[in-house]
Amino acid sequence: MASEKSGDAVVDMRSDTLTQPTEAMREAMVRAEVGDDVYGEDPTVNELERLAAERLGMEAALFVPSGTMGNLISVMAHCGRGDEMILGAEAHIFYYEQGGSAALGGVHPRTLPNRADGTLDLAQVEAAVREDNAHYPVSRLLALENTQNRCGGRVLTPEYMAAAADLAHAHGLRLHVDGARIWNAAVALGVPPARLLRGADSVSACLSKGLSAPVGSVVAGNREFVARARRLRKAVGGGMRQAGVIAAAGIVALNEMVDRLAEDHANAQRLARGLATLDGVSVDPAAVQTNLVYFHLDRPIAAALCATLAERGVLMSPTGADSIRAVTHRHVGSGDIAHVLTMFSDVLRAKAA
Ligand code: TLP
Repeated sequence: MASEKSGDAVVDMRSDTLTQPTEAMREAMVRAEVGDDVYGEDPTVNELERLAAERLGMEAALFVPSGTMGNLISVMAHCGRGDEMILGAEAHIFYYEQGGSAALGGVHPRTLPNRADGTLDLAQVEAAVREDNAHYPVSRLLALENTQNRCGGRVLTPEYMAAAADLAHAHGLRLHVDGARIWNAAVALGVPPARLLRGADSVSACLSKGLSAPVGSVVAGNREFVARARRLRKAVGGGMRQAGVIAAAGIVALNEMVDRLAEDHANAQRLARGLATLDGVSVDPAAVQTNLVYFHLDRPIAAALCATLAERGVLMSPTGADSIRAVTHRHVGSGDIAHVLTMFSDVLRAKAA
């Protein structure tokens, strides 16, 4: 349930990862039937994996502790050491995962600039694919992110995703999708997530962001990919035992929490429109398609501004000297947006004085 907060409660917009499990999740967790999942004997994990595969339009799925692990083992399942992965310079895999795919998988990253809409220019992707030459690594994987976090939660359309998959396959590459927020993309576009993944070879999709599960992501692909990912999950220490306790919340997340993401998108839109009216703030509400609002200030005061806002119970993340990210989620109601805008404009005015 969306929670509308009173004026003095903390409004935490640092991330949708902060969402708390719902009552229905807690009840499902208490009741969950469990077994040892490393033996493949946890019925609740098995049910989550079946359901996730169905929703994502893939043959099989695997429950993993985090989106970071989902991406890591997906990349390692597709690539050997020294192989090359083409991905955006703004990709979470490149930017925020400690270079784990290079450190642990030996996978060489070839970054291309993301365009403002989150996409990669497919002509540049094609040009980046290596020819067979003893000097070069082997191009093995294209990785896309949908929604694209650092580009402002932008959605990549089914047409773009299909064209990227066709291009990758035409050159013998696989396509992995970091779909941490694929549910947001699907809701924003009004299409099932499977439609966005047609042609993709794998996806990592989070249950613990806007969908509010306490822990976990799923990776999905064909049976052979998932079998490799299952082995790699064990190698990186992600083999869990009676994991049905947390998978139960994931089932509720998939069944009950996807459609309501539209509320988060509407609130992000309200926030962006309000911010756009303030002097010294620049944001394009038309570019805010999901629940992530990135905006710029005309001066390098992002950290100081966020610190003062935090003292007043409004939490946002500075993303650079003059840029800030605010994320809407289930604990940010439409009433909170009005409150946040008032606080923000007060603090901004005080800083300008
Ligand atoms: N993103 C987090 C931070 O790591 C930046 C956030 O607050 O947005 N892919 C994408 C696109 C993500 O945004 C994230 C988390 C992940 C993967 C990793 O998921 P977790 O946190 O479950 O490892």
